[in-house]
Amino acid sequence: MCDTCGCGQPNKAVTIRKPGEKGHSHPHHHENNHDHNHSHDHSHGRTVVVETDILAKNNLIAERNRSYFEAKNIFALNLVSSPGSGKTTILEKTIAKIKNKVICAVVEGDQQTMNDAERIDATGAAVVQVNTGTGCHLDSEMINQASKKLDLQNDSILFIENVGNLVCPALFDLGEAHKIVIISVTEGDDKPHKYPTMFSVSDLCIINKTDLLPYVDFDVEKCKEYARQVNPRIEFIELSATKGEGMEEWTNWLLDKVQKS
Ligand SMILES: Nc1nc2c(ncn2[C@@H]2O[C@H](COP(=O)(O)OP(=O)(O)O)[C@@H](O)[C@H]2O)c(=O)[nH]1
Ligand SMILES: [Mg+2]
Repeated sequence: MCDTCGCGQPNKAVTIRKPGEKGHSHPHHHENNHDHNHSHDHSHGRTVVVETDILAKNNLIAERNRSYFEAKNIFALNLVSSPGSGKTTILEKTIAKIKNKVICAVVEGDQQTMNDAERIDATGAAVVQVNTGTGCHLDSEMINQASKKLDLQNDSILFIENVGNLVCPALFDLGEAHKIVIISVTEGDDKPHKYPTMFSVSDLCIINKTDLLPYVDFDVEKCKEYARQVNPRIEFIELSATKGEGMEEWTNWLLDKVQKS
């Protein structure tokens, strides 16, 4: 976890709202806020203890979320990637394709703006936007609150679009069934080597923007090989969200998993 982005800070100003709803920030409390009272000892040992507290609390609430999702047969997916890889576009196209087969709801995560929630709202799916302020990832408490606001249906899919960041979201379990990492071909095929943690915690890797392959130096097989080196079990789907190639394979993957759950 990083010290500079707000990950480890208590009282982050987080806003959770539906499209059209007025925003008001509220403090997002983490327990064990030793940082407020201590004499600013930034020794390595202390940092480790605070991080452990934050992750332990996150894991506890993530397990509660997971039990809730399982009880209602909600298939929860955590979409993680760099900013701009195409997460929201994939969700827009996916919801349009499957909404007559399964109920979909979405939690959108970004530091600021309602832009993505408004894009999802236009598909007809229920959506809430979480604005994390300085925070660079969603945590399980935010998903807990967002889920209550969404009034999730039984036998549905919950897509969680995490804040664009290939580092910190890897550490935070949200209670999802799977993390899905999206990499677009403009990012470079070496990303699984540079950000191995994200690829090691993900079950599926979507390689998006394949329509741009003729114009960029991106070796799909090399990217897969690098990802398999950190996670031999990772699956792959190659996709062009804008052109539609690979969409069927992706929606079949989804619907197959939903039927089995
Ligand atoms: N060429 C191409 N562009 C895409 C594709 N998917 C998304 N984009 C574009 O990539 C940009 C970022 O997409 P967005 O869905 O907002 O990414 P997010 O930040 O991961 O949610 C937008 O301009 C999209 O139109 C794709 O498959 N091919
Ligand atoms: Mg987005």
